[in-house]
Parts: sequence; C-alpha cells; structure tokens
Amino acid sequence: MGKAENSRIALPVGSNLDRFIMRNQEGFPFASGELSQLIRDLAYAGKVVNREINRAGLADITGAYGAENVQGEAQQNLDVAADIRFTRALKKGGEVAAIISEEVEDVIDLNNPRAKYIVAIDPLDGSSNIDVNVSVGTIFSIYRRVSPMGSPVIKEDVLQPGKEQVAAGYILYGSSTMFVYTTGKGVNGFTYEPSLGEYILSHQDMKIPKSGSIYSVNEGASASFPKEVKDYIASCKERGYSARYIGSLVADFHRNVLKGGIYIYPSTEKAPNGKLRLMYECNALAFIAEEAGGKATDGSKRIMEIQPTSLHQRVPFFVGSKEMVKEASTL
Ligand code: P6P
Repeated sequence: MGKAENSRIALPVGSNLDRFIMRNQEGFPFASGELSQLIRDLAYAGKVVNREINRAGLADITGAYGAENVQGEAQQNLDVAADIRFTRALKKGGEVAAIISEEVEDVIDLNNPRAKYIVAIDPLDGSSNIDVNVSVGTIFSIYRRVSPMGSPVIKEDVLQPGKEQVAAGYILYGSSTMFVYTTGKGVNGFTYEPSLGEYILSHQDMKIPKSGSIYSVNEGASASFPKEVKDYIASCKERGYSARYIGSLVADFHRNVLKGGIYIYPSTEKAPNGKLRLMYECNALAFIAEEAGGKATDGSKRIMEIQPTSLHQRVPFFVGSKEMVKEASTL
C-alpha cells in the first residue's frame, strides 16, 4: 500500500462509513481493497456487539463468565461473546492472517493463505462496567504481516512496534455508539444510527486540543505512583484542573480527545509495569492520539517506538493533549 497522501478526506458530515472507506482507499494508489474490507468487518462486528451490550440486562448475559483470561482477570460473559464475534467476523472476512486478543493467551492463526494483515484487539475493554451501565469499548490495531503470505505466521508478524500500524481504532459503546479510526490520514468518528444500521460521519478530522484541564487517573493507587506522577497530579490540582476517571479507557480517552486532557495509568505497586497492554490497548490509542495532534508515552518514551517482547506486555501509559503528556512525561 502506497504512502498515504497528505490530503485529508473531505466528505460531508452525514456520509456513511462505507462511502468514507471507499474515498479513503482512493488516497492509497496501490490499495486493492483488503484493508477497506477489514475495517468494514470490524465495524460490522461492532454492530453485533453493540446490540448484545444494549440488551445485556434483559438477555441475562451480564456478569462473570466463571473463568479468567490470560491476565488472570475474571472474564465477563460479554468479554467472551465479544471475542467470539470479532474473531468470527475477521475469520469470515478473509483479510486477517492472525489475531492477538486480550482474551486468548496465544496468537490465533486463522490459516488464511491470502491474508495480508494482523489484528491486535481488546474485544471489550472495561467490561466489568457493563453491569453498572457504564460505557465500554473495543480497541484494535492493524498491521501488515512481514512474512510471505501463505507461510505460517511468525513472531515477527505479531510483535511489531506501534509505528508499523497501518490502521487503528476504537468502538465506544456509550450514550451513543461510535466507530473512530485512522489509517494515517487523520482521525474520523462515526456515530451509529441503529434505525439505519449505519455508522454516520459525525466527527470529521478529529483534533485533540494542544492542552486541557482534565486529568484521568485512578488516585486510589497514588500512594505507589512514581514521584514525577505524584508531582504532576499535584500540579493539576494546584491549577484547578478537573479530575475525570470513568474506569473505561476508551470512554476516558474519547472525552479527552474531544475536550483536551490527559489519561495516565502509571506503574503502581500492584502493576509495576502499568496495567494497560501495549499490543491491543496502548498502540492503537497512541496512533489515534498522534494522528489527532496529541501524544502518547510510557512516561519516558514514545509508545509507538517500543519494540514488543511479548503478546500481553503491559506498559505505563500517558496519552492525550500534547503539552500535558510532555509535561507529565520525563522525556
Ligand atoms: P483501574 C479496564 O479494566 C481498564 O483496562 C481500562 O479500561 C481502565 O481505564 C482501567 O483498566 C481501570 O483500571 O485499576 O483504575 O480499575
């Protein structure tokens, strides 16, 4: 796929995602449509998951599944359901060679000989919030495989630094459901209209304000925060900033993109390397943040420069308005 041209895609707000994807593809002279189809497959699975979340309380699919994921976290029924939906959609779509999922310990090799892409996904982030009707999200990164198509997927295909992403996005299941993504030509947001079954362009060329007055961090863990994080949070309080922490990364991130702000999950006593996972949470949101004019670090270096060493690797995460992340990071 050729280097994306600099032109931003201009479509009237109100266009649907499908038309936008096709217009976006025109900006990649060598594109043959596989990435476009892959994004459609993800968007479709998001519609199915959205429906299941919206009726979770009625269909008795909330609550714990009764098993733990590879992280040792109690899986919620909807974690498992969402993982199945996305895996099935990507397998059927035929564009994906392998998946890295928060819910599955090893790489899911789809044995698809003509697939070019690797997807890293958190099918349902913040799922424990579903039972209390708080927004949750799906986060995904898309990479091109480095080994020849048709050959077995290898470590180098899946452990790629975030700067190699060809696309990334999130689906926010909130008061409305939104599909937000980038292919390296800016960030665009689509609001789902259930009566039409369509995602409609509602937030064109999203930009994070250079600075802001919102900080998102779980201060319950602040006793063991690194000193520079404690000092930064103290400075936010001195400046009268607002503390906003939903406990769902996608929801906190999305609000900070729109209003300006910083989300921090630093290293803590309980999570010495931070809690969030590089491959299917931090890299995707870092790509989006940078494409929207923001910044993402692990507190000292750019998230997308980090060479992953394991599928479920955790890193400290500082993301949001460029000036705020710079100030909070010891760059
Ligand atoms: P804590 C949800 O489990 C999640 O991965 C993110 O969505 C959220 O921001 C964070 O963890 C919340 O973690 O330790 O503050 O409850």
